[in-house]
Amino acid sequence: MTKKWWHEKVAYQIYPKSFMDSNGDGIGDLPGIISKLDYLKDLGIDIIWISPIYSSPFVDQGYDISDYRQIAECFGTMEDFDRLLAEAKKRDMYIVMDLVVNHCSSEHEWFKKALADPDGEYGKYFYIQEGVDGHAPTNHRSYFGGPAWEQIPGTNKYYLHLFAKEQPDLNWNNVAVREQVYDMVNWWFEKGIAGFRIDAIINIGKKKNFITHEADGPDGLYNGNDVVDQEAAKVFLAELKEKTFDKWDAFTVGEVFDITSDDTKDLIGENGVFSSMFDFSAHIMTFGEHGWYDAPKVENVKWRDVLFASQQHVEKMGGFASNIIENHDEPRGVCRYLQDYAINDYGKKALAATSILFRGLPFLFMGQEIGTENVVRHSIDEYDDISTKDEYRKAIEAGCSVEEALKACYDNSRDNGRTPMQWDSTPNGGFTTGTPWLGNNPKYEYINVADQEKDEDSVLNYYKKLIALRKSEAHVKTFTYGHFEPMCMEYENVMAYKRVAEDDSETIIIAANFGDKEETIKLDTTVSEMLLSNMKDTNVCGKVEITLRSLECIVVK
Ligand code: TEU
Ligand code: CA
Repeated sequence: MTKKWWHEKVAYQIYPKSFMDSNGDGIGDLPGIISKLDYLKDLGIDIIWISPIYSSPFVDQGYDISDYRQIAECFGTMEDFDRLLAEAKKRDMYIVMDLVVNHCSSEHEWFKKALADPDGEYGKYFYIQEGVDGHAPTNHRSYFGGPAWEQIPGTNKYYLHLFAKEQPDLNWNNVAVREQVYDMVNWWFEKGIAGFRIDAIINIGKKKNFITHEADGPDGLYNGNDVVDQEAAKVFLAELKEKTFDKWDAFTVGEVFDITSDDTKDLIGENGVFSSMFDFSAHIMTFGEHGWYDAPKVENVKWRDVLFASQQHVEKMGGFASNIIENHDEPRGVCRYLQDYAINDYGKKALAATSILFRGLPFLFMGQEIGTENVVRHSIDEYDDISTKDEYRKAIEAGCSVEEALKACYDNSRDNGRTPMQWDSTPNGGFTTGTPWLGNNPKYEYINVADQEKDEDSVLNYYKKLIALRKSEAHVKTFTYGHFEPMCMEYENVMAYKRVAEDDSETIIIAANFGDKEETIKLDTTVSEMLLSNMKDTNVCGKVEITLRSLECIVVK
């Protein structure tokens, strides 16, 4: 694997609306982010991915872009953005933007022109087809529920939207669309960004013909993913890379859901179309058969096994994954992956260590570093997220009670990651002096940055130690480029693995007991040094047999 400038770094995702509000309007903004750069630097962060901050009607919270070259007013101005770039640079930090180009907003001028003249130049920017017998061209379903086709008023024509109807899919077969995108991408690089996180990107490849299938649900519709063609997407992505990313030595991370196929080589191998892609393998296990209401609770052993499988697969493919435990589309990782008895500081730290020390680029999501938990809501009206509303409706239609449907949202809602950042225990968690755009998580009273900064044993300080350890001169090569090797697979509740230096100069073992009882594991050599533990009086030096208490996690040489 050719070494790259970003390999040894640690990344952090900011959901801008909820990070820090500087002017009391209840919405996080760019000056707010700037005011927290020192906090992030102190945590050990190098690369900051900011979810979309472009002009948008915010139907899907900025993932519906109406102008790719403007900053949304609620976040500030382009001058603020330039200042953010300069302030980040001063601190040796890098800004990564969100590239959302499978679709734009229905408020984008391209789409407005397309609506005005569907057969004209801009009509070809989108997927517009004639209806059939007064119906949509096919029965595909959008990812947010309902048909993936919307009729253009006053015509028999329909446009395709795999996400909300306010997010029309851009037609990448049209070279004019591609050129527009490349221009825009290069324009941001010229400003000084370091790269992009690339949204829902495989969707840009579409099959030649869209065909109606027998319904796969009571709504009479069929999974919209059926129109997607990954091979076609890869061709466009290779061109995108050549015309943009390559010129800037950019860091790019694709939002691609399947990391364990052979395609991973084409995506992130030596000549892959992206630098990296997220490992969503654990997240995928949590999907219900029909929706959130029948989503399974993840068992320790299955969770470990899928993560280990993707670790091994990505290494074999010569790639470098981006490892996450949560993002803005997911509930909080500590609630999703830890069993109920483990949702405490010990469990949170064990989860942190096993994730941060994996092979790949660690990506933290804002609030993860303090162990933020899911938020309790008492009515669906307290949620903002478009996908949550759809999943709630599905649950009720499937016969769930209101309580059951709300529980499904508590466990799965994207809003869990979108509540305001919990900075301190003052009203609204120090996020805003006004009224937050989305109801805060009342747990800020006891889970917040200020308290944890003061507490040597806090989750926050543990994250700092962990990141410092990963990046320490003595071990950074091992943690970054070292080989990954599973251990103790016969223990269902133990997650243990080795990181072996490329030149064999050291082997580091990370071992965590996620069970509720102690476990004794046996190593093949004695421990020479303890690097980190999440408990007091861990005593393992010189030992071959190690008893791990429930939720104990050790990092040893
Ligand atoms: O998400 C893409 C994605 O595939 C989503 O299906 C996501 O897993 C799902 O909405 C969960 O309910 C990206 C963005 O991360 C997401 O925030 C956007 O809503 C979506 O693209 C559309 O741009
Ligand atoms: Ca604001």
